[in-house]
Amino acid sequence: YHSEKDTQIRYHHRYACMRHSPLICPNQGLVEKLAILRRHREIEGFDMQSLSYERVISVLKAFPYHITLDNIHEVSELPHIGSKICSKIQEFVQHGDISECKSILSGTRYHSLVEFTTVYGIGPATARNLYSLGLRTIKDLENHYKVSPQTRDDTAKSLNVDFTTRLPQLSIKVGLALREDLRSRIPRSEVEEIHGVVMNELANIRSGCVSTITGGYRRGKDESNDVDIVISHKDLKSGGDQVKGLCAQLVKRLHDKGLVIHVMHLSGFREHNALRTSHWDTLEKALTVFILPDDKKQKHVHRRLDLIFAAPEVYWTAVVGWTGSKMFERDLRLWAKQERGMRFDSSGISRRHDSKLYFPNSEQEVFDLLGLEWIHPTLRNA
Ligand code: DGT
Ligand code: MG
Repeated sequence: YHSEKDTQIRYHHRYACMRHSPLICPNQGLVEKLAILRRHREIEGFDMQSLSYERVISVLKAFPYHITLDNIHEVSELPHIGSKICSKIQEFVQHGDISECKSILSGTRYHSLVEFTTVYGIGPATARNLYSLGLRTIKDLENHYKVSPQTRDDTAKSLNVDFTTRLPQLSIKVGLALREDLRSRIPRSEVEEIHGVVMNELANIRSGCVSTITGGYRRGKDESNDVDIVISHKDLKSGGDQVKGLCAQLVKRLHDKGLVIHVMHLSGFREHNALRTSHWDTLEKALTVFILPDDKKQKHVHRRLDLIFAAPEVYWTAVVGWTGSKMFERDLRLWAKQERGMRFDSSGISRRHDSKLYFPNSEQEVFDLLGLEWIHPTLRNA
């Protein structure tokens, strides 16, 4: 449905939601080097610089030609590409590497900080704190948090589900115990199997639910970091507690069956309340740790599973909002706001000046409402 010509016309747009961004691009090597520079800014806490790099990378992902000295002038004219970044691109084109990347990778700090953030619950700031305490390796962290190989399984399984009080974040200790599992990638077949099991359990609570597997899976990734599923039912009312109720019931059932062992978050979305307070409870999400039951063939691995429940009128905005990529979503909001006078997020679309709400009946309608040309999910890897 998208011609090559289409892709070539669109790559220079300012907004990621107008560009075609494939999973693998003609300048993949360059993009991977720049990703190291971006990650370095992020992990050192330079958020604005990290975002600038993210924009640069996103623009390059949509550039449909291999960059050489002959066409680099065209790259320099693309949006979000400044002169400093352009000289780094030129360096890569000439030498196949970027000197700043080499120097970042030659030290221990970057590697330790990146390693620390592979633990669920450790973000850049915590990672830097731990590093300043003199810790360098995961072994150091395990000693620091007193997780030994012997206690690891018990720690991982120490249930972290409390349906009566506020749910705690997954502790770093549990994050460490689950690290190997949660950092291993999920193949498409397992994403589908998890989806099947979840929907089967849901059908026992309420028949006729609809669902879409979103996230990286929907964008065509062979392996995902987590499983994102958007769920709805045609009879769900957005007013009362129905959406919330169904979500809680499912999580409880999955937990009772030993399929969900941790719940990190379980609460209503308050994102889309453009003056209308009645609207916030139309989306409900549960961020969980899930494991398929062991069978004779294989031992399964703990996986991050996000369940998003939407009232039917916001189902398609939730699907678009949870398909990603993050950059695509960011620019979708920006585009809606700056160019259309609209507000977009996963829990709804509204007009800014009078808060009029829109209820699209398909994904295509979401794009139409925002005045955007349709982009297939596999080209949303901005
Ligand atoms: P991965 O890492 O393989 O899971 O790749 P993705 O692209 O599936 O990344 P993920 O799962 O973190 O997020 C999927 C999309 O869902 C992402 O583009 C933005 C959206 N998303 C994630 N978390 C939230 C959230 O808390 N609120 C909203 N509104 N959207 C979210
Ligand atoms: Mg995901």
